[in-house]
Amino acid sequence: MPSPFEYAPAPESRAIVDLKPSYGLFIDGQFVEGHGTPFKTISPATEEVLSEIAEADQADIDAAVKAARRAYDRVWSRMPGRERAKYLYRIARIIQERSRELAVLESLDNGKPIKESRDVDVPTVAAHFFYYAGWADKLEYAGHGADPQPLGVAAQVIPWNFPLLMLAWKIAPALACGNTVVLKPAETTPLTALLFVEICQQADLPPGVVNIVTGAGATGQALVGHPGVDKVAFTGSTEVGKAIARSVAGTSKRVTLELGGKAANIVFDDAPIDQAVEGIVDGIFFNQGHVCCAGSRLLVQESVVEDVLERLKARMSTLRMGDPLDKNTDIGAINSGEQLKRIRELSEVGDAEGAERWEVACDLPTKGFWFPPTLFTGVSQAHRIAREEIFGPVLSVLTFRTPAEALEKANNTPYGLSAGVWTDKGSLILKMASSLRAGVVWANTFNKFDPTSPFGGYKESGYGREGGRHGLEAYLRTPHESAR
Ligand code: TAP
Repeated sequence: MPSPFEYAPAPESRAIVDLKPSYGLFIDGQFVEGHGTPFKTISPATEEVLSEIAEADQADIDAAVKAARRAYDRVWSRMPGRERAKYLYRIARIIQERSRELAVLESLDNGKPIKESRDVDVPTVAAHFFYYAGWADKLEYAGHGADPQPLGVAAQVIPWNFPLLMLAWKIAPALACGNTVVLKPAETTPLTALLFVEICQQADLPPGVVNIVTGAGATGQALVGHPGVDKVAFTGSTEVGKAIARSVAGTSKRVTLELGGKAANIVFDDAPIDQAVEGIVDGIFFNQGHVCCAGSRLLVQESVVEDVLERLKARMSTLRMGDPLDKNTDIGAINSGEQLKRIRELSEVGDAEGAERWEVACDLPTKGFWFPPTLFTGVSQAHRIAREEIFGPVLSVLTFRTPAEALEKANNTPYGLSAGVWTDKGSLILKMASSLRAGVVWANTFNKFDPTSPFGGYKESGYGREGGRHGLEAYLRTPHESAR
């Protein structure tokens, strides 16, 4: 039934964003020209060209790593933690002051709804800087040795799904521990990283402490392979993560990898179904499903599957898809034509394997990259859509009869990043949480992020933790290493 109420358009103004026609690389505290071939970044919602971006080649990477090394040796590693903390607090406060500008730019470049960039991404980014600012002068109490020392220069490579948030997850702990960084944002979403450097300048961060090099995969490869780098921190696909692990094997570089996922979101028959439906929707349609920890495999107890599916379809039909800058939009654009192609291909595999597709009936915009919220029923463990990460708004629904079967199915995956459990029974939550092979298990909620909480994977979802006290370990020498 059509809704009796229609929403009027409520677009957020983009006037607050001062988009430059082109951007250079940020090395040693200033913008410089890159020596590679510049590329364009577009709005995935409209395909409008937003700006031209420099590409860093090997010589540019070398200059960035050398600048980071100088800043590390001369300034940052020598600075007392309480002084480093002041810079991080300053950055956090400026992020809050410029939050609207950051949110609009993120939605423009990434395609995510403004209500997510405004209410989730940017506040969590500021929270990360505040949180790690608090640790900078207390590192000896973090449980990583009595006199923890930084590693040196960190090479950081991030994906396009949470461009600014992934930057914060990487830069805040690295700087708090006394490291300097060279970070490469994803090719399709470089703009908020380039705005972040203005914030570093505004905070008077010493030159060379943060360097941003833009480009595609080859630039990332040159960065992680640079011999002057002490630490590699990567978030992205399992395939590229494996290649990076191979390339640094046999060197003294420390590595953390945050890779893909195929999380099980498990609904038991005693769960509050309406709440669970909200959690299922949030689990897979938040950020168009471009979420490494997305609840992309729904496991429902057989006795309630019809009820859950009926209410889920009704809820999905209310989701509003369209202009990412409209404050009423729930589902924005797919980040790139390439990602849209991958989502379409894997969905077609689902059809071919005999699963039944249901999608929200809606008119898709004619420009840009769009995919409607979709679910597949009749999915078995053997189906590719149950095993492979689609990284889009596509949910695979499976059923189970007993907790043991749910556990077996949930753990039957090469990944192990996250999971969700919906039930009224505390004992069942504890039993499931302790038996699920996943770095994060949410109980009666999903996709909740907090800087104080460690996040990371088991198995092919990677190794190392980001966030919380545990996240400091990735940027500190262990007592064993310091003794050498
Ligand atoms: P990738 O293709 O792996 O790209 C990630 C980053 O690595 C991008 O900046 C990319 O550059 C760069 N890159 C590509 N090839 C490289 C190479 N050979 N050496 C070094 N860097 C290289 O992943 P994606 O498509 O951007 O992101 C989606 C994936 O990230 C999903 O699998 C998702 O699960 C995962 N992800 C995981 C997490 C966590 S915390 N576990 C969080 C978010 C996303 P260009 O993009 O510029 O080419």
